[in-house]
Amino acid sequence: MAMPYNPQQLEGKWQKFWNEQGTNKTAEDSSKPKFYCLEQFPYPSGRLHMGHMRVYSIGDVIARLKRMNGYQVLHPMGWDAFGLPAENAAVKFGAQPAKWTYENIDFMKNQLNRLGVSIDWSREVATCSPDYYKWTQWLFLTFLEQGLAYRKRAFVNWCPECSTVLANEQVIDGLCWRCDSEVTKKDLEQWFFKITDYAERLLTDLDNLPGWPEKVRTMQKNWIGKSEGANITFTIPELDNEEVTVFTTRPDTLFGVSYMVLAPEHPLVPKLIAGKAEEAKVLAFVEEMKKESDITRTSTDAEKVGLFTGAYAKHALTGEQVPIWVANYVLLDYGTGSVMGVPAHDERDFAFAKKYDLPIHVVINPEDADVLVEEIGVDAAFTEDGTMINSGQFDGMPNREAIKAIADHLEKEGKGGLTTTYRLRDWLVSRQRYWGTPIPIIYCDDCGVVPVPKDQLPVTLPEDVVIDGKRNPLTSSEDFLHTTCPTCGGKARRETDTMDTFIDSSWYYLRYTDSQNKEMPFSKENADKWMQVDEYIGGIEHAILHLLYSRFFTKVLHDAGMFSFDEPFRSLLTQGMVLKDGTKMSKSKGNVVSPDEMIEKYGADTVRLFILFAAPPERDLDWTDTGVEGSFRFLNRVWRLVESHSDLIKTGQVVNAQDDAAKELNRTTHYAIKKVTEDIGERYTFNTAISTIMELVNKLYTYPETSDRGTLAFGLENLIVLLAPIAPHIAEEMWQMIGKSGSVHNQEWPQFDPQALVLDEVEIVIQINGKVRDKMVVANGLSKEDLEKHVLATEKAIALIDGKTVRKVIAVPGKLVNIVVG
Ligand code: ANZ
Ligand code: ZN
Repeated sequence: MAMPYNPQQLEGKWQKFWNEQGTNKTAEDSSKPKFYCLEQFPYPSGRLHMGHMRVYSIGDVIARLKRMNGYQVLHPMGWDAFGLPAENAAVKFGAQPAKWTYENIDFMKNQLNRLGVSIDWSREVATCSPDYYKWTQWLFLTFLEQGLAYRKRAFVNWCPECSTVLANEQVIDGLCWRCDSEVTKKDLEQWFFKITDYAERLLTDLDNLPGWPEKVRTMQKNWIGKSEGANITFTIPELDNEEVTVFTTRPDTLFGVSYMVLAPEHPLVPKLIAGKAEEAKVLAFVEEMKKESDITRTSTDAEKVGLFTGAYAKHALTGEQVPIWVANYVLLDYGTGSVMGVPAHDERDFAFAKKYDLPIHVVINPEDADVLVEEIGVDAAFTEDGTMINSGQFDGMPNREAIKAIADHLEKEGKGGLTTTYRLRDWLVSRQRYWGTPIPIIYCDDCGVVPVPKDQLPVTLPEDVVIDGKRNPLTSSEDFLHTTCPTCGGKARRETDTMDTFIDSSWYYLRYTDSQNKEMPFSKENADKWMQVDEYIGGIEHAILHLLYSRFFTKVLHDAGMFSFDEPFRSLLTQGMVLKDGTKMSKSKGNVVSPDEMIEKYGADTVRLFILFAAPPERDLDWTDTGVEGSFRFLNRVWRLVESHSDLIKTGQVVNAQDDAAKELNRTTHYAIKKVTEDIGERYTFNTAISTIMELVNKLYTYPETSDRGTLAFGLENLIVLLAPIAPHIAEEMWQMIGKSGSVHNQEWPQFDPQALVLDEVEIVIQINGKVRDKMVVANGLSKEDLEKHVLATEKAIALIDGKTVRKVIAVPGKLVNIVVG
């Protein structure tokens, strides 16, 4: 009696079995090559969504395939478990952040297990556990030892309602993303990591990452924002010749300067306006600007707004008086925080000069005769290249050459020179929040800033605190706050800021290599053994921050001698979104498809198969009910096929493909092995791999009763193996059903036979004097000479030659025979 396909029953059974057998444990075997397959770890928000299902299905197929291909595979998982949502839950439901987080972890881990992903849970990490954050603190101290962590006052985004700093991304149209109150800038003492020290290496080493999508490398490149130009120093006579330096990419336009602009927060501004008529107005403007985020201030559609300070600078070369302005579009922390205005040759400066009626001096003469020098600065700026004019000794020089010539001249005069600037800023790592890794620093009245000695870690986060969403409870937790100074033993207090959670996630992939280590975050040996991550799979939303921070961490720890590689992720796969009806699934749109319901209804194998079949991994995937139904029907079809032949395979027949149908099936089976191996293993086009498996199933269904049984058995057996990485449960069940011992997941991946792929016959083209005249089927594999001989003897060829003299024959085996007659 036929047994129906019952995924609900068999999936649970195999998951339990694999757990008991330790099938998913990392099988260390140094005789095999290693493969580190990693998906970005989730934030334990409550439950997994379809986007998670997608990324973990993709990673699991790769990990399973590599295991079957004879690699020792590391495929771990953990939890990015610190962060604001746990505090929000605490405010909203009175939940305790630790308890809330660990409950979510339990739930989501169960969901992952139900998806059938082959994770080595013995290496699990949760960034909120003291066993983990002890090492995050240890690494913070390592950065400090390396001179890469420092404290400084800085203007940061501050929400007065939430009493915390916000990242730039958390300020939306000038309001706090959480409470909608107006965000201000606050001058605060904060901890920073000196990522700018690594700007150049982070940039150039992008060239060593051919396995990364071009798009991601470009995004990182733009984020680092290297800009080559010059610093030019002007003086301010009325301030006793105090110096002010501008950064420009166009030192060639120096003689065209008609004003200078300082960032409103520039420290010179109060001195410039002191006692002047402009003072009150400028001060009010400065206050207003402090509230606006940099993004708003510099957006291209933002109106350029400025005010004259009443003060003048002396031009670095001509000595002319240059009025000094403040304006919204000049940022304090880019370049030197001040710019020279050249309206004739810069669009932005042109608009500003027109608006405020500032002079426009042309200093570059177009080479192109169509552009008249008289018209520059009338309707628009001239930003192309040309010849220097009105620029003293530099007149007549091509402006590109003048860039260096003027910079060299300035350098000689001690007034500047060539320089490079990066857009990348140092990483502000302190947060005035509770649910994060405590920064291991102690403040002592006598000794100042004292790092907690490494052997006293972890600085434990107290869990019995009251969270009101307004104040970091650490600032009022007596037990936490008061301590003794490690240096002098006197009374001291702890840093109450916690670390940006991006620090936690910048090194978790290293901890997996040695997650039980009690002496160190990881040993050099284990890190060197498993790293780099061979395939890293995750969302494009992490293209900059997480990936850049992880690269930075890896370089710093490499330089500190902790391992020998200096890039963490050899290859990167960024998966597309999961859509429903063409839009992103979201609660507010009511179009969320629940993974649990789908697994409940169809089983995990169907969900995995659909997700992998519906689109290549980088593309967005549209969830359709008909698509899922189709995947479910396909697995049922496979099931019936194997079930109805389960006894055949037990008889152990061998392949004896003599008749045409057997040869054809044998070829299809070998072709499927080749295609699936390459599609999954090299191209990651799981969708085309699955299409190929579907074609094999069709061939097996129509295979004649009378043809060779061994060939059929061989096809069925390989079908199960090829399906195993994609639909692991049904494959395991069918493997057992056909009488095989051991897990299908421990099978060696099949090799295709190139001989079996060769066709017996091929169709070739017959040409007369280079023109196609006919087609002909001939035996495959003939040599040039044999092909020529064979074709010339056929009736077709004789008719085409039509009694003319054959002057030459060009035979290309497998393709054509061209007969030249005349
Ligand atoms: C004079 C000039 C003349 C400029 C000209 C451009 C064209 P990137 O490529 O982005 O580095 N700038 C410098 N510091 C700035 C700051 N803190 N805030 C806003 N703008 C700033 O561009 C560098 C150019 O942006 C600099 O070159 C400066 O304007 C401006 F025909 O100086 B330029
Ligand atoms: Zn002290």
